[in-house]
Amino acid sequence: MTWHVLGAGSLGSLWATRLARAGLPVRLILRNSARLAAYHQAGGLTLVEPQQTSLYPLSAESLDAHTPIQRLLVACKAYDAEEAVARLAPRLNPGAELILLQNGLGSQDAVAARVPRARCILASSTEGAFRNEDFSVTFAGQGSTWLGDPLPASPPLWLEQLTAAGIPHQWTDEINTKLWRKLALNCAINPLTVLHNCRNGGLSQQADEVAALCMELGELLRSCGHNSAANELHAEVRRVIEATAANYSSMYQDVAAGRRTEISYLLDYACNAAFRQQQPVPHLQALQQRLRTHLSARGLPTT
Ligand code: NAD
Ligand code: KPL
Repeated sequence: MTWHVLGAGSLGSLWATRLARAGLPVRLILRNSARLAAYHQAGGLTLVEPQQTSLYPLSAESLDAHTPIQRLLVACKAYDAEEAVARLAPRLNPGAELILLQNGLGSQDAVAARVPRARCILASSTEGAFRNEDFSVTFAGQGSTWLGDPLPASPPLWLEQLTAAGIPHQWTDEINTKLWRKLALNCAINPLTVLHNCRNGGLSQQADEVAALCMELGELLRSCGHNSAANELHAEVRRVIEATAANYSSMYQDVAAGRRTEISYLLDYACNAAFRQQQPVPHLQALQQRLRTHLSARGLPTT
């Protein structure tokens, strides 16, 4: 069974190269024929790891190819996922499976609505990768990926293939809770690193702001029915700030590189959920406003 991988960016390349290395059939789906030509010019995907750098000449096609798809790893940014999957919907076999790697919340529901007959498996990953140049990715941080189906269903058999490929993962029956927890961590850390222009560790100087956000996020998680995601949230945020003190958050890196952020699927999603629950979140709302002002002053999209 071929693993079609939509999006040959950081995380897509990290998955595609490891699956291919394990001898599994992988096929990349690139945006258009120009990207496909550039990919062939590069000769494949390069994975840079601490001990080795290897080139993987994986097969590839563009978004408007016609081959049927049974298993699709969706590895584009949250704001691109729905549109890209909609383009592929006519090519999905009955009973096709999608694995959605997007951070935050909101894009998964939008994708699932476009492919009502497919099974959507959601992922929440703490692995780290970044692109050095086109079609070359550096594996920057060990981590793991939670996978789960928001509908009651048993784990897919292909989890064994992830094990064979050395992709650390765990199955969970509570994937939405895992995604909410990660969203809360990202909301408490990422925007502040942008606004204070600092590495994650710099937030130890902003302890009151972090504490106030964690308090509101914890309440929000509880009111949305994700009690376990609220447990010890502030303590975990402090741990992550300490453990990743030398790192720049993903949002910081996006802003520094002049790239669009995933704010709509993180802070905006949290603020909208609070509005629906009629829960006051003054600190989150102020943060959302400050971040929008900051992005717009730099000519970046505010959604
Ligand atoms: P990325 O920008 O490096 O890669 C996305 C790729 O998707 C790009 O190559 C882009 O050209 C491609 N793409 C976009 N629209 C497309 C389309 N219509 N057709 C084909 N390709 C298309 O992004 P990333 O860092 O790999 O992040 C992907 C998702 O994974 C994000 O939601 C991110 O938050 C999440 N994530 C990333 C990391 C990481 O370390 N990079 C870690 C955890 C979670
Ligand atoms: O996930 C992260 C990110 O930078 O996106 C961490 C390291 C947890 C900071 O929020």
